Amino acid sequence: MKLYDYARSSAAYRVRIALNLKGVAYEATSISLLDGAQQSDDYRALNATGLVPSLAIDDQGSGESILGQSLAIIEYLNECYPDPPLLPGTPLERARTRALALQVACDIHPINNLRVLKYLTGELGLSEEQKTTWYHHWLKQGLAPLEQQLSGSDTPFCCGNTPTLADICLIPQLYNAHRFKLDMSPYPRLLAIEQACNRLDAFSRAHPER
Ligand SMILES: N[C@@H](CCC(=O)N[C@@H](CS)C(=O)NCC(=O)O)C(=O)O
Repeated sequence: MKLYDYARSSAAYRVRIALNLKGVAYEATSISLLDGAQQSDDYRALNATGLVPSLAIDDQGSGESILGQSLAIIEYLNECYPDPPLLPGTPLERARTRALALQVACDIHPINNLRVLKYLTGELGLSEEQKTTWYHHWLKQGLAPLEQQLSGSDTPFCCGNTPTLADICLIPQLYNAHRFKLDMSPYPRLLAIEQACNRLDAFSRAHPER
């Protein structure tokens, strides 16, 4: 498998964690977001959205297919490589896990994405300070409910004793929060989950600084 990746891309970071948890070997090609490589004709020919990640797979020997969207990729991996499962056993638990993952992937991540930040400071003329205010505002809006919801349990991970899709989405978002120097003191439960995840080799090997 070939992952079109970028170290600091949180969506690609999710896929790296999932591949590591599944023990699936992959080759990574870096698409430099800072250099705008995601907009190149070559990359857009693979993934018309101009976003990373993309995963090139050979599904059952049927030739190369390109998958986009980190959550779709992770669900594909989870179906092809059932062990260890990234979703819990019952429909209700699976829905709860997906809801937490989607809170990160749909409600926080897209409005703080690179192209949005570039639009704010470019076309809309906001300063770096205003950009950071925007970033922190939407992070806080998203992290506060997660902290509240997850404080109802004291399991090591978001949804039990093993990592799931929810942790896979949460950890890269917390990495971004640290990088943008958000005050993390209101989120002790999220920090405890982050610690538990980062103790695992699958998470630490996927870390952007690795
Ligand atoms: N919903 C997509 C989001 C992908 C995405 O937004 N990727 C970011 C990096 S985390 C990107 O490629 N940004 C490039 C840009 O904003 O120009 C997914 O989950 O894969």
